[in-house]
Amino acid sequence: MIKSIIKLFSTVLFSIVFALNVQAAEKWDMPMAYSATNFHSQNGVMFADAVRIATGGEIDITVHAGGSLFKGGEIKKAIQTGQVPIGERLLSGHQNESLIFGTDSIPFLATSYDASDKLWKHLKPELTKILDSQGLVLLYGVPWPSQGLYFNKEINSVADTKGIKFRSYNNSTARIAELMGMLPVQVEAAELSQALATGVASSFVSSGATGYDRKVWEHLSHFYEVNAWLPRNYVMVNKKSWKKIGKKNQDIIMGVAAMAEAAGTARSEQLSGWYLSQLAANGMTVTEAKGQLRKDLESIGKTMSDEWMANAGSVGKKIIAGFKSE
Ligand code: PCA
Repeated sequence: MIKSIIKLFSTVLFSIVFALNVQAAEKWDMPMAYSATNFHSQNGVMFADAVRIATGGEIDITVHAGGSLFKGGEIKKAIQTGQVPIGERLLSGHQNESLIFGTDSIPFLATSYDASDKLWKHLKPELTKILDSQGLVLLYGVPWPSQGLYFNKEINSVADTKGIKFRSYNNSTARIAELMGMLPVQVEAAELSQALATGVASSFVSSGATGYDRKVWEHLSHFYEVNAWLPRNYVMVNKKSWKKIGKKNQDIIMGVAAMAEAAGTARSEQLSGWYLSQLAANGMTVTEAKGQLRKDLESIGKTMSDEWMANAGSVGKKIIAGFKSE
């Protein structure tokens, strides 16, 4: 009797241990700030799927898009403090920690996908060091399509923009607003439609992608292509979570991250013209910023890049010198 109880007990214990072993997969929640249909979010899901396949199910990442788990502005902190192991954020959202995070938002520096790739090549190693010192591991970064200005009326120069309420998404875009005599208010893309509907803002700067995702033709009428910079989203991992998964899985994830960077960048470029055609198809006037407006924007861009260079220190200078030397 005792023997059979012991046997039964050890069988149960064995199956529990076995079940635990089978469930030994690391489950990682991955917050992302932009809508589930956005190409960054779709690329994040493909990255997660590829990691699951390539690690034989050992690393199981679940993407939470649209700021549903953490809002955009909270994602980096949540990863740093270990509330989540991985996540994606707009790189230039952290310019107040270091101007290096804003390298990709210097107006008129890197204005094409080729130039953006070149700038990233010089920025990535420096950013990797900064993030490492913050307890984070950089995986990959993907640019948004080029940025333009959205308004609810025709604009021909900066004289026409005075006093307009302007939705910004980082310090650089708030500075553009100030220099254009507008009133900046920082709003996450997830809350953009509401901000436009309630009059919190009646203009903003962004890509065609965000205008399309948020159906801004319901509120605004004009899009001016400025093509002055391509801001990047980046994916990072908490260093403690990273150490836990071992060298083999780290190498696999880095390989998949390189693929996600290439695939996401290609997708961004393929979609960039399509987004603008969708704004036009939905009734918006889509044109290049030209004439006095272009001149005014270039002069604001010069002020901003001078300000950045004066304050970004030796690391900033090194990145820009490397970029310009190619
Ligand atoms: N969309 C994001 C950042 C840059 C972009 O194109 C946004 O507007 O929040």
